[in-house]
Amino acid sequence: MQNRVIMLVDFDYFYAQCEELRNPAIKDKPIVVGVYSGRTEESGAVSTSNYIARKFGVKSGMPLFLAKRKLEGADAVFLPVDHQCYDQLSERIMLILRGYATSFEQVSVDEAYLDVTEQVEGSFEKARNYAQKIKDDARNQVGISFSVGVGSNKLVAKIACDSQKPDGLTIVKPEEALAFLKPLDVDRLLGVGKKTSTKMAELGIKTIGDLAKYDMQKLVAVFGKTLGIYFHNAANAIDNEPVQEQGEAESISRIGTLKQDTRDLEFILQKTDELTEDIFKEIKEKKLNFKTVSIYAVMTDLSSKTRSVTLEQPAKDKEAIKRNTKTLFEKYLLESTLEIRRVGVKVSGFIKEELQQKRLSSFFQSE
Ligand code: TTP
Ligand code: CA
Repeated sequence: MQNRVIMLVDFDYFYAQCEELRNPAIKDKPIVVGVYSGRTEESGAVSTSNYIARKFGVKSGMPLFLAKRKLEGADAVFLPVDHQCYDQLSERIMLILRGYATSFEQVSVDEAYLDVTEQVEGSFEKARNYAQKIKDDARNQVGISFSVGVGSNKLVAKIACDSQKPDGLTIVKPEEALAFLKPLDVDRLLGVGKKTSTKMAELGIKTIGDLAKYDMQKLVAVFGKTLGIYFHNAANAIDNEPVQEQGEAESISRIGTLKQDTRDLEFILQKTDELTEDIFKEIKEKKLNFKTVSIYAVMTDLSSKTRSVTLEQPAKDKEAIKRNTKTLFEKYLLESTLEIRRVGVKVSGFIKEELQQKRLSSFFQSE
């Protein structure tokens, strides 16, 4: 199999960078964004700070009064978190990033994995230019900078990204991965917290390199089968986790109010066709196949009914939604005598196209 090219994008000092963007006048000052608990003027904790403030020793999670003390006389700016603002900027950048990848996985408000294997034809040389292009695009369109790590799997991409911030671009080629991980402390691996690293230290394991050459059976004996094998693989830069959309919607639906109460099929279908256009946009963008189409009707007495049909084959076209919506409403109108006030369309039972193919290919590999 061709090696994968995976990117991890992590926005730089994100909340504080958003604040700089909306008020460039504060850009050259230390900026601290915090959650104010409200008990006293100073009680609360630091969410994040820009890199200027970090030079004074300010860290995420630190009590605000301590950050204030560290920044005394530094003309620092303290701001309360504004999630609405950060979420909006995040969404805009994520939308741009999504367009650059075959599969995309947002892991938090400021982090996402991109599988760009196809786009760069499996080449890590091309990946550098490609990553730079994405960085430039986000900076031009939104004005936010981020760091990128590139590796042959999510694990390497993540650690690569962490190694150079802000505005970093770190490429770790497959043949460099082991040497890259070797000197790093074990707690750089996902799932190795304080307790685990203490236990590993007792076994004489301090670095990822130590862990990589430690006997796997012994790891299994100490940490159990699942974790033992995971630690062994991770330290050896082995990670086959696919880049995959998380929390995929289980259904996509739209509801609208009719211009007038009616039992006229054509009139109803005008509205549901509008709703379908909207639904179709979303399933096309997310590359989804659906197996179920449902309708929803709210009558003039405000009672509501739903009707569904499950297709024999997964479909992905607009016509399948329209056709089934029509059939469902035709049948429904025969059952009820009330006029309809609101209508809705829903598709569900999703199967992701790429995923179908991927599952198939990994099935063949394991044979
Ligand atoms: P991070 O990516 O950990 O940090 P960052 O983006 O501020 O800085 P950088 O990546 O350049 O090191 O977290 C992303 C956002 O999550 C951060 O901007 C604020 C929020 N956050 C908290 O609210 N509390 C915390 O303890 C941490 C670590 C982050
Ligand atoms: Ca970040």
